[in-house]
Amino acid sequence: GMGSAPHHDRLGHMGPRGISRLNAIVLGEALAAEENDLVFPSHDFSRHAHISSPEQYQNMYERSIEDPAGFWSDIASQFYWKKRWNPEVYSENIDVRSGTVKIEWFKGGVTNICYNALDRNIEAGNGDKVALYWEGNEPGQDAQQLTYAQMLEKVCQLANYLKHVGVGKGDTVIIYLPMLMELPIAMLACARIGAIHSVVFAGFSAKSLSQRIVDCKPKVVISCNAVCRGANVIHLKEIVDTALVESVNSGVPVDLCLIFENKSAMKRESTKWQIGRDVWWEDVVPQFPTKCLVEWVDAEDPLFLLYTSGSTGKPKGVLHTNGGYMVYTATTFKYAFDYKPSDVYWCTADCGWITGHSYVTYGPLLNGATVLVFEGAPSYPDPGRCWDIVDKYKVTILYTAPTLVRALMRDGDEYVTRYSRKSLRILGSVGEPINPSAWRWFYNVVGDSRCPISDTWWQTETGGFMITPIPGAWPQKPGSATFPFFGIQPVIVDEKGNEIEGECTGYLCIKKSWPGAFRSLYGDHERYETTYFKPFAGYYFTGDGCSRDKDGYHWLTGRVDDVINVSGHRIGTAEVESALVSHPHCAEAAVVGVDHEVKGQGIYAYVTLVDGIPYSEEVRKSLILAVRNQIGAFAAPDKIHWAPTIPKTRSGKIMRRILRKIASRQLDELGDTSTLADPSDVDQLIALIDR
Ligand code: 6R9
Repeated sequence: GMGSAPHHDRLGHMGPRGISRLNAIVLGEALAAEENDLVFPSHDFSRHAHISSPEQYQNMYERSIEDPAGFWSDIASQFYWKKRWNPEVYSENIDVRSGTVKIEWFKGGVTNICYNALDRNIEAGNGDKVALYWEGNEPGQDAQQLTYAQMLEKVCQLANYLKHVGVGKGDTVIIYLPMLMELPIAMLACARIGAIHSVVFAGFSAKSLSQRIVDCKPKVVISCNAVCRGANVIHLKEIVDTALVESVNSGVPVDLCLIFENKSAMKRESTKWQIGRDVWWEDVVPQFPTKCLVEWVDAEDPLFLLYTSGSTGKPKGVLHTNGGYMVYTATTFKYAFDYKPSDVYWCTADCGWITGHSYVTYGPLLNGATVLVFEGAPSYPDPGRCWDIVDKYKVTILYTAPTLVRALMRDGDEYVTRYSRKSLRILGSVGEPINPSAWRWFYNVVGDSRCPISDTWWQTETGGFMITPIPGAWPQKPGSATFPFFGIQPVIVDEKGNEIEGECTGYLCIKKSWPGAFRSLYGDHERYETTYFKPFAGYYFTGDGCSRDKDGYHWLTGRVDDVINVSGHRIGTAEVESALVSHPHCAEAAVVGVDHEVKGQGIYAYVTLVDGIPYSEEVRKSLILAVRNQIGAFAAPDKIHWAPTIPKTRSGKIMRRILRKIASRQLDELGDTSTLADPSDVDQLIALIDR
């Protein structure tokens, strides 16, 4: 069996009232537990948790919905504000008629998120506590660590340098770094001086990097010469060089590149250098003072941009602001991971994604947590590396992605069980739905059936967790993200946008705003309004499908738009298509997602070649290379399916539904093909399946 048996004495936690759904679950006893596959936190875990019963959750949740201003003001008051926010606390104008959207939280409040993450924790007596542990790619490599006080000094030196070279409030800075300590340091240095950081995941290609540079016009690009990941050395500086040539050609020159010499990967002597533009971090930053006054900013001043994929080819610059994001990431971190000061926290995500922003850097550091940053690849040198790291640093909270869980599961239990893992007390999952069998393996094998799993559903746009277990509060169901976080009102709507109640499946939307919500798309507020608030008037549309079961648990079912999720990375089908058609031999391309055992989804591309070019292995390889060069290796198609013509409706729309069925080989479920311009196109495709 799995999990601990339900505790009858849990009833002792329950008051006479509370949410009926949740009560029904807890009161339902063993039989219902088996039926529903409920997994209860141990009594001991719940007793020590911040929130230890469904009723306690329910009381807080009700207050957060009935009195958002009061609820969030109380929490925000725990941070340092130079000036308190306006009395109305928040204002949300989601105007159905005009289609305009404006969201503000803590407007008028003046604060600084870097001050709250570092100075405030130091003043509270935690200056000597470890803020960051850093584990390099090689197991034997010298590990490093920084206390809160040391980290503040590093952040101040860089902040002073950035000010010295003319970066000020409201300027943008691109950070293109791997998982070195310098990455969170650079983010915080920008935040300290009111500059807007835009971190670009170091797996993105030169083309993608230059696209982002052209869009946000940074004063400085911060990068490093190279990094080792697993057995590979990646020459990031060369990618930056190429990107900067392209951005100059697009009329956006970058005058300054601050390059960190990552000595374990590459020496500076072998790094190509552009004198006048390139500066070694180590040559300049350490010369600056270790104290730097903060730039006080309004709660609604921008904190960062993070580009993400949507259903068109152009990435969207998701914009987050200071105050609400600070309050929201800190609070979600505390409750969803039941954070305690003694925890050692490890999130395997890269700071190039939102998870690394909210739950490597800001959320944990705002709580004064000790955070582990790992440079390498989780299966290098062997699939036991994660557990080696867990034991070495006595990690208590491990937050990772289903794709890694599935990969490690396939490698076998022995890699896990040879390590103790007894420090672990909470496991977390993010990025895509976690299938019940991976959930069980994570729970039973990795967590020895002791550690609750927080399966956190959220998005780049939401800033922080939206639907997530509160681990001590209620029983879990493997594969369900459970219930909404405080202040979040998820609704499931049908095609027409009508809310559906009870047990149902539909489109997931969110009613009202919350402090961590994104405020705009950089430079394109109208696209923000049309993409997210028009599809279902009055709601924020998530792009995800969702079911609610009879007990009110939420089950995310994946994207319903043209976004695919490969190993937790969000990729727009349109982006891959435009990369493919940029290849001179490609006439047309249509990309769909297909189930993949480890990656969740794989990328399946149908390609029509220009007349006269025969399909060959060589062409296939160069098409894949085109995608790697245009986007990055993580977006490379798993399969190229040669398509003499791509099936379309008479009005010229690609029939993706049919393409998905063929991709997943559900050939007897193609459905109605009579609306196609030429139904025989489908037969032709099927005939070419094994070509
Ligand atoms: C945080 C992050 C967002 C999309 C989202 C959804 C999927 C993320 C999930 C999940 C099911 C979870 N997603 N977490 N689906 N269960 N726990 O991943 O942000 O990169 O913007 O992706 O990821 O489809 O819409 P982002």
